Amino acid sequence: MATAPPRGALIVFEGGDRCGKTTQCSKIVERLKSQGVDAVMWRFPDRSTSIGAAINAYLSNQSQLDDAVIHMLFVANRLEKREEMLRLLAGGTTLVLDRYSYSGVAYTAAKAVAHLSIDYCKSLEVVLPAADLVVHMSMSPEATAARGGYGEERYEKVEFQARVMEAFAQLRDERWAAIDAAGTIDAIHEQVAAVVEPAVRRAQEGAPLGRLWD
Ligand code: 2DT
Repeated sequence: MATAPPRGALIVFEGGDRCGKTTQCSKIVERLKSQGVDAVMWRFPDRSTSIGAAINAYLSNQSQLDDAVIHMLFVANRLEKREEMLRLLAGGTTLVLDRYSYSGVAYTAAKAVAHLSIDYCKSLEVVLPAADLVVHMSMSPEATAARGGYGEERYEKVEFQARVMEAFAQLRDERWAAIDAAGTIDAIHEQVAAVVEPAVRRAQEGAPLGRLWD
């Protein structure tokens, strides 16, 4: 009987808006590929689907939605990619995600709406795989606000971002690696590689894929 190929790793980048996640995701994917690792980058929200288009309209302030409804849309936007994620990981592709369920929980929890607690938000996504590694890029909301283009999207407000940081802190577990996002792109990239490469190896060596929040 043929043995299954080594699985890919699920690597997630999280952090506040404009902290440089997207740049670092691209760079680590290129580095992994240059080492012969099959790796792809995805972003959540995935704005290319019809659910993603509704999310995009909300984020760019072209529509208003109830907090529970937009939360569900973000969740659905991940669930619609669940099968493809599992298939790619099982086939040996490492997925590098620019945001995932951790953002989903943290941003909604930061709204402090009573019926959208952290526990309730978590419960909606237990069928999704957990990250092998969460790279949490941390930077003060004031520092990110000084970056170009800040304030164009709905959640880009210093006070709200500070609450998002607090919510992320409540989600942190042993799979998280905190990276100071205030350095140069290359210096941050080296710190990122130092945590991502071992996580990819652990997955290749058979570490099981977990389920969210287990
Ligand atoms: P970017 O595309 O610039 O990362 O901004 N968000 C994201 C949520 O509120 N819930 C989620 O589940 C996800 C994935 C974070 C996307 C914005 O949407 C927020 C910032």
